[in-house]
Amino acid sequence: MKRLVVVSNRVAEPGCSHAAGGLAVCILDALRKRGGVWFGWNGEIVPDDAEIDVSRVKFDELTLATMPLTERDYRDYYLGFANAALWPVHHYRLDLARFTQEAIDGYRRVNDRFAEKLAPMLMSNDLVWVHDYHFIPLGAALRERGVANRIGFFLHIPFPPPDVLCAMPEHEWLMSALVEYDLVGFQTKTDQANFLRFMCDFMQGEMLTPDLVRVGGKTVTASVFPVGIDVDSFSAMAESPSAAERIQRLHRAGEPRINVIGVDRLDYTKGLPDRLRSFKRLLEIYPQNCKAVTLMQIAPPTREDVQAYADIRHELEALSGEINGQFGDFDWTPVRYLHRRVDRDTLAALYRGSQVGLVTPLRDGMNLVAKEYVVAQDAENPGVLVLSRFAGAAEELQEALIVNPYDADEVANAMQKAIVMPLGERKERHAALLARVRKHDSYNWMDGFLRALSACRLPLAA
Ligand code: ADQ
Repeated sequence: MKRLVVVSNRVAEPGCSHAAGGLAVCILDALRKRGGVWFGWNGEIVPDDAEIDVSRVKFDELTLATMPLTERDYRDYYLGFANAALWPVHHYRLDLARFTQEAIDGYRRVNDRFAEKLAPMLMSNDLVWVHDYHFIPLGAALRERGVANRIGFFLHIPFPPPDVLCAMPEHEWLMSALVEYDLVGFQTKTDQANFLRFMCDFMQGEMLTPDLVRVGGKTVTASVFPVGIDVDSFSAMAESPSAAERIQRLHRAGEPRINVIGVDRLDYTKGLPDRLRSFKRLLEIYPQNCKAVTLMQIAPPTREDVQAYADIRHELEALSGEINGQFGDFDWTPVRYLHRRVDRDTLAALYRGSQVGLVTPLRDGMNLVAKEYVVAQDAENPGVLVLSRFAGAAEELQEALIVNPYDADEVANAMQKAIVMPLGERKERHAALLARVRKHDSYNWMDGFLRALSACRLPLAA
């Protein structure tokens, strides 16, 4: 079996993998089995004039290779281009995108540096798997350094329609860099179609098969690999005795009976203000839910150095305060908003103890919370998933109540439908959803991608 080299912005350590979630665990598993390297940023920021070295930690056949970013890199590459330009553009939010020359220069600089440090670590047979929007040009930067290995790229976030993408300065450069990969993987058919449309309409690409496109003498395979979760380990967490105890505490006497749960990084793509407005509509249209239903929204801080993230936090705090002020009573708080991380066991218990899972992003690559919610349910008395049509997960999870997150009344009506849904229908929907989540679990995702990458023919000598 070929050695695997994974590149991603952050690297998970074997000891911390439980906290890091399913994807990290399954990547670590593969790296341990095959032997290999996981290369990325160590999370440290050093002064601009510091020497940048790669540090290596070995765990048997697996090496974690990491390096810091300088202050300038962090500002230009990480905050400036990755998170204030690529992230909003890929989530169809041109209004929030900021483009500066420093940011794009920083993005090029850091990708070049990663390529320069990575190239000498590679052996000729290694499979190289690059993750996500931080590293779109990494494959091309490796090719410039003579790397002829099979290199694959997986995009965890959406790929926008060509008309959105082409509003971004430097999009031609970025897109031509993608052609240097042998395989480019997407979460959904929509993303794949947007990419292929860009290749054909904007770059004179020619389709050779439904997922193989030739662009300027290069061929690249574009396929769909929906990300999944580690189903068995997550359901074990949800079924543990300590989870049962937590659920009991959630429903202790005097508390409302119905719990609606939302769990998201506090990101403007997750549609949190719209979700709160929908919850408010639920209380207005169906006042019988007053004192009976609580929305628990868990939204840990993220990327707070980017202005749009500070803005969304203030908006959310104001909205939850407004709803609690208007509808709350001495013995009932309609919205419980927690602005922090929660460990995964507790999360599993909270999902299981909630009759409605509310996953309503305005745009999302996949959304693993939707899958976690399904897996955590008690199959004999499952809750109902209300899911945005704009989450990648909606392409698969058709038995959820699929909603348009921009339409507050539609989401409120779906919540009400979920609250009163008879047990028989809940069980039927849940069984179908669980089968789908099982079919596309994290291992299936990884095997599918690596098998497809291995099957790509080797590029002609670089
Ligand atoms: P994210 O945007 O981070 O991921 P998501 O897929 O929902 O979104 O994953 C979030 C993970 O963080 C889940 O496993 C969830 O349990 C966990 N999490 C969220 N809030 C938490 C909290 N308060 N405490 C602890 N854990 C919390 C990106 C893309 C997604 C894509 C994934 C994977 O934006 O669309 O599904 O990558 O490809």
